Amino acid sequence: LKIEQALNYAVERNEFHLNFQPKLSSQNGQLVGCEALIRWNNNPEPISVEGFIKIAEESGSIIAIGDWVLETACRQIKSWEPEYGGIPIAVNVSARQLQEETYVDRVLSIIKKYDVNPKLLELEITETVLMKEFDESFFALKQLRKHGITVSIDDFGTGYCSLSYLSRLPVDTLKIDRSFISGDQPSIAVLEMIVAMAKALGLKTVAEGVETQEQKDWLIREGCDFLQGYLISKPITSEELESRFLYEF
Ligand code: G
Ligand code: G
Ligand code: MN
Ligand code: NA
Repeated sequence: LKIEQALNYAVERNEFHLNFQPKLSSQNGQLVGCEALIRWNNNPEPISVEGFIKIAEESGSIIAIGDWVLETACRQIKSWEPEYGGIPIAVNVSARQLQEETYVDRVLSIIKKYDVNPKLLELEITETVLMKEFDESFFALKQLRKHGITVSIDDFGTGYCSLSYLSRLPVDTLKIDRSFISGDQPSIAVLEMIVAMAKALGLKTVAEGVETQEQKDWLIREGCDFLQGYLISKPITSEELESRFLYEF
């Protein structure tokens, strides 16, 4: 079976699950939310997540997969709520999903179906997608934010978002690409600039790919708001997240 075909059936065959990577406040180390990352259980050939997402984008099955991710994230938010309170979940959104005319309505109807507080759902869109589809994205993101959904720019700093675009984009958070966190001297200057710019624009900042205590220390000093990366935890199952990061009321 070709991967492309296998992906077409994978949702209905229940072959995916979500892992969650925690995101902590740099101020007090508390959990502020997590990012949902898809995993394929029965993939016919070993293929990376990046690899099968790309194939799903090309073949169009990313639409069904994206809806599944959103529904599963919403169900997870709901199932955590009684015991642990509102835990925000961020999901990654592909260009193909955003291009669908029905995208905004679909997100809103899923939120309604699971009775989820929109403030607990965050959508991550890469800088490259945002800039390529500026007008379409702009309109969709504006509507989603009007309904209380949080929007982040993923892999920020790797695209070519101009300052004038950035100040107009309807977003809440910049997720600083991990290449700026793991790099050495030159990226420190860039990181300082990104954090200062985000502050001036009223945006929150998340550092991605935090792997060492040293990186964590200077990110706190630089005033980055949230930290995510292997130092805190790799993406883990919901059960593992519960036992390591969630506390009952
Ligand atoms: O978890 P990690 O290696 O394994 O993810 C690899 C890439 O796949 C990342 O760029 C990540 O954003 C993307 N990715 C992971 N889960 C999803 C998803 O549910 N939807 C989309 N569109 N991309 C995802
Ligand atoms: O593109 P996006 O930021 O959505 O991709 C998330 C990807 O980054 C996932 O594959 C996740 O496993 C990976 N990731 C998360 N934290 C770290 C880290 O500290 N170091 C590295 N190298 N990758 C990370
Ligand atoms: Mn992401
Ligand atoms: Na990213």
